[in-house]
Amino acid sequence: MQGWQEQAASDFLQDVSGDGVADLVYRSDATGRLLLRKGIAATGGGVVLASLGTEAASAGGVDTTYGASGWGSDSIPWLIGTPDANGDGVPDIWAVRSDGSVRFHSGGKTALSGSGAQVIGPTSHWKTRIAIG
Ligand SMILES: [Ca+2]
Repeated sequence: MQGWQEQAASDFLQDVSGDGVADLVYRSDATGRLLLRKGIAATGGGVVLASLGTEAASAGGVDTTYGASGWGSDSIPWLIGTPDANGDGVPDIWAVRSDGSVRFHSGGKTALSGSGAQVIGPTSHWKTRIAIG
């Protein structure tokens, strides 16, 4: 993968795959994709931190596409992952788009599907919010 300087500061760590081990979802601004890096369980609980440090060291040894396109910071200036909000047991993603609208994306265990649901219509107000969740 490329250096972390191209990644947005909205990466998040939660158990996405459902195996009880923290995973890393991050954005590649260069490709407009979201990527999933799966963590390896540590002896005694938690995650082997090094397994999240590089693609090669991760569970499966490869980062997989979590969001295929349109996730660049030009169209989505602010992206945040939160614990499960819709009750399906999978952490979810909230996106503040460049037009100020806020969309909810129900997380998937391997990838996002669909284009999410608009929660708040376009308004400049949300462009300046500093926290969700
Ligand atoms: Ca969910």
